[in-house]
Amino acid sequence: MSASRHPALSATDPELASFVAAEETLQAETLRLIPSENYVSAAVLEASGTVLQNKYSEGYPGRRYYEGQQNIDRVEALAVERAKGLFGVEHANVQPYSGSPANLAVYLAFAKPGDTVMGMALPMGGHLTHGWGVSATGSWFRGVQYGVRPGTGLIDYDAVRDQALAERPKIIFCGGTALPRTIDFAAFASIAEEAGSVLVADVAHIAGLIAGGAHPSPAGHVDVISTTTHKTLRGPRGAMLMCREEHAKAIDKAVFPGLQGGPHNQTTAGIAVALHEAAQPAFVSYAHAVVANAKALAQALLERGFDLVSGGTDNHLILIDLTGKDVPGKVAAKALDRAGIVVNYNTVPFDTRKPFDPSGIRIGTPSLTSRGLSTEHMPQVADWIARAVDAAAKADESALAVVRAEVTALMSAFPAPGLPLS
Ligand code: DSN
Repeated sequence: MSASRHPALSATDPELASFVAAEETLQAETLRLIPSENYVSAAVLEASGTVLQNKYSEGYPGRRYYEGQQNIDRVEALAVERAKGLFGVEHANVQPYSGSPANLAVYLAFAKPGDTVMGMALPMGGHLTHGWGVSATGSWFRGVQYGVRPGTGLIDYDAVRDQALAERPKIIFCGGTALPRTIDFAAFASIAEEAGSVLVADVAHIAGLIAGGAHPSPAGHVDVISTTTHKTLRGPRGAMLMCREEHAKAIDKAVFPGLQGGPHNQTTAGIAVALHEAAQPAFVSYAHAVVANAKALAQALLERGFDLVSGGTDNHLILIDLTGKDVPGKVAAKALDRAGIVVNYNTVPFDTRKPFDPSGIRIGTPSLTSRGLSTEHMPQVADWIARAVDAAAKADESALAVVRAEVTALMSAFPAPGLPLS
């Protein structure tokens, strides 16, 4: 990091500054394929690092427990209005610190400890906070889980309905962290209505695709929309809860004072900027390009003999099942990392291996699309993945080094938003 980019930090704490500089270089040089990550714009980065950080603002605009909120109220109200406009919802709360606290607030608003809640099983593509055992949501509530069909890797909506009618959960979560296919919010809504359940769409992964019209919206189908703001939506690390007016009080009360203290105003400002950016025509193009790139990458991987859960993708995410490749997910992920391709190892549905050493890797296209890579580059990306996985099987470190040099060369031609030009 050059002293002119962060002069005060470099002067005060050169050790920490050197870590930031190294991370900037890493993010610039590597091909980042983790589907839940992205690059925020320079404007989002600036807003997230402002003096708004200095202010305590417990409460909501116009109803605070601290004075001096003249400007903070305007920031938060702007973020709320932009969220409502972008997602077509009646109410938005932009204060949750991140996705897990946002989902906890939903439990606090609609359920009591011991109540039955239903979500997709974590190894099937769900999220910890959808009632999975090791999460507080699976300890304090009775979590029941649905999955995908063996063979197709698709949600079996008839099975979900049967389970919901048998269990009558207080809350049903749809959405997850490793779902490569379109979520049928209308089908979930009809199941939740029959079962008498509150329906929550956790769209953390696909919020940007929804905002850009590249995935159907849950608005009008579900009771609550929960989302983080830093994945496809390309904002700072934070979260939002959106709902109809009838649930507004319960949601707001659950976030504050139920779970949190003062909101992180600098993050709220970053969210407001990201929502503004996501409302521009360029973001519509971005969201569709993310999906086009993922489809092209999936096709190129299939052509190179990879087995993809559900056979491909409808969104930003691809789940590769390496069972037939003799390279477990963790070994492949670490080899790819050495080759300059950053992914995460992941369970695949019906995985016979353990979560910390599973059979799959999870990849996605939000970050590379933010850098301007397009469908014409996806065969090259698939080729690198194939060569790196092959090199991992043969423990061929020199082959990984060759891929890394090629990756660095291509990425240097596609500067990342928010990062210094090298
Ligand atoms: N950690 C997020 C992801 O990578 O999908 C979910 O919380």
